[in-house]
Amino acid sequence: MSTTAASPAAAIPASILEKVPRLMDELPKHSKPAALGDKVLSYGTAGFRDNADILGSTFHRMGMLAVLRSKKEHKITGLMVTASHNAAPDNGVKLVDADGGMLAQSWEKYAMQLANANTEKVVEVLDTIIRTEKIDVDQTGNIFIARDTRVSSEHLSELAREGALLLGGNVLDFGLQTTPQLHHFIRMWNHEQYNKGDWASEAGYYNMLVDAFKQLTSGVDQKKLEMRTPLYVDCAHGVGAIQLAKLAKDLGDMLHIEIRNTPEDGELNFECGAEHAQKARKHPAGFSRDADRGKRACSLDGDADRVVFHYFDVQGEWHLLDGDKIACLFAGFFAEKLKTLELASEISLGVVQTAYANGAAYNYLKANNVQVAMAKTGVKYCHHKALDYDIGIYFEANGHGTVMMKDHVVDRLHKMESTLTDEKKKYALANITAAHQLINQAVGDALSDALFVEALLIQHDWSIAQWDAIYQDLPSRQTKVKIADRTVVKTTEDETAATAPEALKAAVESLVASAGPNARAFVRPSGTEDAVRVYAEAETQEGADALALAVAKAVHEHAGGIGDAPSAFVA
Ligand code: G16
Repeated sequence: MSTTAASPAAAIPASILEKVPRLMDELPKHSKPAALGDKVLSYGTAGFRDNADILGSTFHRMGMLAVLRSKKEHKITGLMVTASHNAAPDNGVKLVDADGGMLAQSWEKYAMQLANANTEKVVEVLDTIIRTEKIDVDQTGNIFIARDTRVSSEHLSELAREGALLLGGNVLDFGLQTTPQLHHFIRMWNHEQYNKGDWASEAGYYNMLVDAFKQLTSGVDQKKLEMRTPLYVDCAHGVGAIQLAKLAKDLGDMLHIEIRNTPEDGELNFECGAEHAQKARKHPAGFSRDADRGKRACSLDGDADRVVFHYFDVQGEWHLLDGDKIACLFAGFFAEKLKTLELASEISLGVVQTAYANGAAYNYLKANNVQVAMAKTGVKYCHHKALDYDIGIYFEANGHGTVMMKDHVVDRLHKMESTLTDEKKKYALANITAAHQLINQAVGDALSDALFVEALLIQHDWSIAQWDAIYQDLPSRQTKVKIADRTVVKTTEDETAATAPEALKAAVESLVASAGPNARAFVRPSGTEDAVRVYAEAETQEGADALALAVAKAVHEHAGGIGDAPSAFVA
């Protein structure tokens, strides 16, 4: 599959119907379902998400949009069929841009216009996009598709394929893949300079990770590695289990992996996975206090773009190490390597967090002289902010994140290779280069993040409890509230304070003020579920719980809550 360069005179027809008259017959076969009613589909935090039964027309149209985006960019774009952490009956679309990142935000409006158009208006919307973006419709349009394990995913990916073919697109369907794998393939195929050693294929992806892991652990006695206890991975009954099994096979004795919660033995994301562990603060199903004390474990989400770690200590108490703790571990690695290489003043390093970041993580990073910036919830915002640094680490507390190294940093490091004589510096350079190879540069990737965590624990010779002890989280609590229309809740840009409804804003401020020193709380409408999320932090767990519940009640009272007022936490 190759992409073609722009032709000098773009072929912009008065209407796409001139080129594709078949649209008139095909579009009515994929009308918006009556069950959608007046509901407006929103592109949200990470694409469209809803009950799979009402998304058929959306998938057909998003196949078309991905092709238009490809024609515009003269590069491959992608479409992932997944609703990630959402419950099994839901599904969703994540569109992947030519650089391997998420769809450009300037195109989200087109996605929404297309998804929400009545059948007779679809051609008009397509024509507007083509005209506004000056798209040469005769250009080649190449898209990659992949899907998660949901029952509805195969059919919906077929609809996306049909939509793409209708607009003359070439489609390569990768079948079952994690979301970050699809992002990785697109980044690699579009940027040949990254395509060293055939990393663009699925097998190449595993080779790339295994090779980098081997380099990062090469200084460690191999016998010690072989004797190391396994990492127990809760795969949320999702696609991560299938892909991790292939990776684990390639890792062999370098890292023992025990897979739990596969698609065959339970319902996707139900009482397990990263979302459950991090939001409910409960160990996943399939793990128990009695059988798993002292075992190092982690949880992926439904499409394996998030990971959080956890363990039962010897007393049987369960501990969560979330995305904040992963970011701190990673930041320590890069800060130390830059210092050894005497590059700390030349190459900027920063961590991007969201309002959900625990106050203790922020304090830890500041105490270790790491710059910290704040972004709105959603990796698309974090990713953007992380570009302010030469090495930008972004992690949401929910375990979604990665590390991005700018090309000029990679060039600088490569140039140093032949000049270094000091063994410590050579080791630091080899390490930082291997880290760049291991960490998915396109998007947060649970498999590559988990391997990087493991490599660093091996390097430090730390148990999970020793890593956990780098700082102690301030007590916090999360919950969510169903309201009639979540768009009535408005927040400041960084989402730390509500701005509307006015009565809710006043209620939250007053509840926080009376919750003791260091208390904070915020509410925000979810971008993936029909709910308003609540976060509270306080000096004690009882204080955080009481504040979260009081704020949840305030949301219910002042923002149009459905049913009874909240009396318990909902993950
Ligand atoms: C998506 C986004 C994440 C975001 C999460 C929750 O995750 O990619 O960046 O944190 O949704 O969003 P919200 O609180 O708005 O529902 P995933 O893993 O579900 O794709």
